[in-house]
Amino acid sequence: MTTSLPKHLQDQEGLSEECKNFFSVLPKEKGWMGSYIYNYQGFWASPRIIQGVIACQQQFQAQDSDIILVTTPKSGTTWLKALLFGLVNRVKHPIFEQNHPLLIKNPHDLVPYLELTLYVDGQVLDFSSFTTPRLLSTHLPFASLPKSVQDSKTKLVYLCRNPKDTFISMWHFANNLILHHKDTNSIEEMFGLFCKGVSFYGPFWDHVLDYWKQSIENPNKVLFLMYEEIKEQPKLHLKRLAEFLECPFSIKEENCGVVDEILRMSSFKNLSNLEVNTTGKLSTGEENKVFFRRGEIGDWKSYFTTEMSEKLNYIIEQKFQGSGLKFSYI
Ligand code: PPS
Repeated sequence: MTTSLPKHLQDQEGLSEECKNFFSVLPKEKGWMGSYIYNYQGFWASPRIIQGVIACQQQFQAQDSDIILVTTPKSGTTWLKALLFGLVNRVKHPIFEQNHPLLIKNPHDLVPYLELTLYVDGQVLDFSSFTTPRLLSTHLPFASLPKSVQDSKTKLVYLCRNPKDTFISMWHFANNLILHHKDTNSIEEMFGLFCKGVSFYGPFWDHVLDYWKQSIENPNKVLFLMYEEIKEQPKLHLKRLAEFLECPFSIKEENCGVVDEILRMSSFKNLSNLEVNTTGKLSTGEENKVFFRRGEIGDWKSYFTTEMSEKLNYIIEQKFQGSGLKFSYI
């Protein structure tokens, strides 16, 4: 049933007996992709992802110069990967160059996930092809980051999105992946799981709140960004990102249109129409096109009932009160 899902989202197929025993004692829930997800270190994920997490926690050695993008799934990771790549590599790959990597590769291939790509399936990793600074990404909650990330001067760029649009995006994504061999997930069932905190790397609120607190306590290490804010003021936030990463734009670059071009190149319109993103696939199996759906704020309004909206508003109010964090467009 689950064999055509990307490997890291499959249930226990192909795992050793030892691994199966390990998972047998973890809390589990059925949902999203039609297979079980497990609670490990307080967050929910598939067995293969958890294996990747453990390998990454044991082996990954962060460098002070590393830049790690951390996101809640479906919060605009693909977009921010493109922006980061264009920004950080603008000397090596001038943004106006004809065969810029962003034109021929999907952003997920340019900024790979630690636990989903680099440490998945017990790979022995060779980071020698990476240039400095290494651009990496993860969906891991703060407490589960490899220790070397927390102990080093590695910079963390965190991105989240309002929970209503995040949920709708995740629901579409899950349905898209299981579409070919199973009925789609009902929105009510998936919404119930989301509200219980059972979503990929969820509970959503714990993920967001932990990074929010870290960004306040340690603003030189963690930059907290929101999808909606970048949509509203892209130039301002790209410049903020450049300053946080200590590679601010010069006046000459601004005057030459470098900031605007990085934004244009990374835009939904540009990326979603590139050949690589309409026909290509990632090494983990997903078609590149599944990362581009609408790319808008407020799509939840087409799907939420009044009851759903009120229920999530209540949960958001309860979970975030006193934190100073406010979501817009909800
Ligand atoms: S994933 O699987 O976690 O990496 O997915 P992620 O990229 O975080 O989220 C996918 C949603 O982001 C939208 N998207 C974009 N928005 C704005 N600009 C750009 N360039 C862009 N690229 C992708 C994508 O359409 C998904 O949102 P929805 O609401 O489903 O359209």
